[in-house]
Amino acid sequence: MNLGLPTCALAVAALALAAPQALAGATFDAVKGRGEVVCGVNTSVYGFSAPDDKGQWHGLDVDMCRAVAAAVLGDATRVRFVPLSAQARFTALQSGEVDLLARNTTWTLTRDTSNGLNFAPVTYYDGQGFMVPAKLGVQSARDLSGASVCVQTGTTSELNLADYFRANRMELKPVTIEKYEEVTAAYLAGRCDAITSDTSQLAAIRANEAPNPDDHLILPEIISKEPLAPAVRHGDDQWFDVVKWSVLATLEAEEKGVTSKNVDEMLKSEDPTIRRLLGVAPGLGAALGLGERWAYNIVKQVGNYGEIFERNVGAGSKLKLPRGLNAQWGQGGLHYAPPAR
Ligand SMILES: N[C@@H](CCC(=O)N[C@@H](CS)C(=O)NCC(=O)O)C(=O)O
Repeated sequence: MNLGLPTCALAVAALALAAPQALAGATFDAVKGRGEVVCGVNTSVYGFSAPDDKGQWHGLDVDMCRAVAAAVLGDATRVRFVPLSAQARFTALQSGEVDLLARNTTWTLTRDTSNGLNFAPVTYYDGQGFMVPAKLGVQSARDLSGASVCVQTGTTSELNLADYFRANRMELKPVTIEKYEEVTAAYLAGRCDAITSDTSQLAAIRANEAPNPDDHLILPEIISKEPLAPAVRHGDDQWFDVVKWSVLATLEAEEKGVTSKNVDEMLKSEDPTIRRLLGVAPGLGAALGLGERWAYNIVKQVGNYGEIFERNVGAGSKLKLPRGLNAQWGQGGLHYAPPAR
């Protein structure tokens, strides 16, 4: 509920004061010693991270946690998932409760600095939108003046919503709610005229939670940039490097046509880039402090970025999101892995 408090701003200020400085190498060493990556994920957003009825986690964020475990521990299953609300996520990372946050988190300046986080490369280029019941008859976000809009506390969505209405001189009635399920439930119960969030999540709500998806319309305006990226704490460069290059290995593998299906065959490739990536020509693993099969293990056990995308949010999922900005740079998208050499 909207208590009239700038909850997000207060939370950010408190976190900035509390940010501990981890010792260099501490997270990397702890993960290796424990034999498990503890990964903070969202509570349940279909396509990004959601448990199935057997308690198995699925999603693009979940697979990025698994990629890190495959790289560091040689086993993608060695992950403990910790579901975190939008409000709780940064404290959980800073306090050491999780090693890594892969929780549809937008890379912003203050999160990257005063909140004490480092962001790995973007795993999903998103943007904020609005969804309305089709029967409302609204075709554009500009028609939402005076509307009540459901939004989750502690998100960039909450901040962008206020900015957008102010910039366009529109009257806003925000309905801010802390728990994701309650935001969704409030919207689906008709307690607000519209819901706002990253558009991938609106698509997830429509495809997975709305009793009849066709009753809901995602409006055409994209009001923000939401580059979603995994994050680690400041203070452990080696861990940061490992998380960064685990994401990049999925991208590089896709660019070079290396998949979970053909990776064993690719061990015989003459392409120097593939030989280095898969550790046939050694060196990259050692540079990261990992075994030379780090990237082979990621691709074999989790897949390349394209495979991860398609099964979780693309053609192989209920969401059927187009690659769009999330295509490789050679295909008109924004994903571009620096040279693995
Ligand atoms: N990308 C935005 C929004 C992320 C976010 O938390 N979105 C909500 C709204 S749909 C969500 O995923 N909630 C799921 C949860 O709390 O588990 C951010 O980093 O602030």
